[in-house]
Amino acid sequence: MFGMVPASYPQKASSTRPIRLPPVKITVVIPTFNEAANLPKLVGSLYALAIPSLHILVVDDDSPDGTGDLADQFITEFTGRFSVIHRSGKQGLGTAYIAGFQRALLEGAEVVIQMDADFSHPPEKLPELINTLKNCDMVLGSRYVTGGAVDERWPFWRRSLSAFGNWYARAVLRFPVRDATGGYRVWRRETLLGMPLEAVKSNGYAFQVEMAYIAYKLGYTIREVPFYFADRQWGTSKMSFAIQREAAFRVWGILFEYRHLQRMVSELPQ
Ligand SMILES: Nc1nc2c(ncn2[C@@H]2O[C@H](COP(=O)(O)OP(=O)(O)O)[C@@H](O)[C@H]2O)c(=O)[nH]1
Ligand SMILES: [Mg+2]
Repeated sequence: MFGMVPASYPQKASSTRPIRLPPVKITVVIPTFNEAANLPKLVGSLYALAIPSLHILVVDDDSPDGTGDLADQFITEFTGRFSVIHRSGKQGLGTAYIAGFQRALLEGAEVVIQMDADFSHPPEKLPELINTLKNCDMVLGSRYVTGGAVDERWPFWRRSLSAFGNWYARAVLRFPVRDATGGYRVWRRETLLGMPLEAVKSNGYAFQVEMAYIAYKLGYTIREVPFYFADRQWGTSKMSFAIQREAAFRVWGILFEYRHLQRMVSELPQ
């Protein structure tokens, strides 16, 4: 540890200079299921941002299109800056993120980012999102604040459903987050450590709502940064009717399960 040098240790003149601490470790967690057409491009775009200490952690659910094997190749190409969690089959977005967060925290990440693999979350927005985290506990990329938008090619029903879903979550949970279902987010390590991650049960859009609600209810400060959500160009969406139905019902479950959130958190292992 810094500052633990024994008194008898020979001191060089240079050691009187202030120590430059390395930049904090930033881990981008990317869940993938059949994203072979997107992952290599996304990895290239993320490293091209030249953010110091940027680490990528892919959570792949044994994608039939070989995304997991592709990801493995990056481990040697970007030694020490790329890792992969392989899971045994499609288990859903929520559990993929929880597994990714836990690994990122274990490996010392100070900033943890969640991002889809399909370029709906523009990599070039990442520096602004990370910068915003300096003044709050969690940053949300937001389609529903001034300056944000969803792809105009989205059919009317999909836009309406997304807007309605956000309104509904806000109304039921009585919290002010504008884009509660969005999945482009930046977390401080301490924020995630202060949350009962083991208790999070939702798996699709409801997972995003559940995480944002817990953070809000615990009093963490949240800032929303507008971005343009472009629809995916390659591959297909994995979000199904079942996931939308889960979201509609889970909102009530979330309201009920976290009614004693403070007590739940005080019982978390230290
Ligand atoms: N590991 C894992 N990733 C998933 C699963 N379902 C979706 N994803 C990933 O989660 C991200 C968002 O999914 P997507 O299909 O683009 O959802 P949409 O943008 O709402 O249509 C993408 O990177 C997907 O590959 C899953 O069951 N397991
Ligand atoms: Mg998508």
